[in-house]
Amino acid sequence: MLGKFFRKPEAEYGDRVPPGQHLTNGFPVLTYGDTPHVDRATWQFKVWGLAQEKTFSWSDFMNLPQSDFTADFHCVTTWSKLDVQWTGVKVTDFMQHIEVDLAAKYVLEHCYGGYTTNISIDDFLREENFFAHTLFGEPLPAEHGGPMRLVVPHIYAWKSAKWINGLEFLTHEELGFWERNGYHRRGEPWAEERYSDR
Ligand SMILES: Nc1nc2c(c(=O)[nH]1)N[C@H]1C(S)=C(S)[C@@H](COP(=O)(O)O)O[C@H]1N2
Ligand SMILES: [Mo]
Repeated sequence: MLGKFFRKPEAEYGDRVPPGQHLTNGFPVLTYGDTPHVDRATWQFKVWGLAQEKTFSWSDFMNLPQSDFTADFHCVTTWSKLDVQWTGVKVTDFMQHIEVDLAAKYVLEHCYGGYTTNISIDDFLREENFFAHTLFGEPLPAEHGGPMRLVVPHIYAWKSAKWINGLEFLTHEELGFWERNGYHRRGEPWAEERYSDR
């Protein structure tokens, strides 16, 4: 019986912690460069490329179906946080409101501040992906990507773009910021796709 209480969290949640990762209770902030401060009144979100160009305001986004999410979060620098609670808009619900050409095979995520990250259309359209504006019941803090970020739970968190403001749909893969600087083009944590060998 006692053994239960002395078990390391890694052992208890082992089947949810990818290889080479350790659990953290806090929620570290990982940002390259400065934190953009964007208010909801001026926030805009655009789609372009192989999508019919469209711009969403904050209220347009709030009028989309809203959902709650619980998701694990894995940073390539080896920390993982389990059961993060968010509220926002499912990617698959959002997609009902734009027109995308079937030739689109890749997406480049764009952000306030200039950060970009690439993802394949198959990884992007997964049921469990979402845009988040609320974290543990509070408005998403700026340092965690507020007013709005993307969350892609099944891929290392550098693809979970903070301060997201656009999606560019492409036929070909165009690398984002970290992917051009040595990170893996896909980044699947269970396969430890951390860095590129090119
Ligand atoms: N715009 C932008 N998005 C970003 C980053 C960034 O530097 N800029 N860092 C990425 C990385 S490496 C991680 S691990 C997560 C960290 O999210 P957090 O700061 O909320 O923990 O955001 C990702 N999204
Ligand atoms: Mo990260």
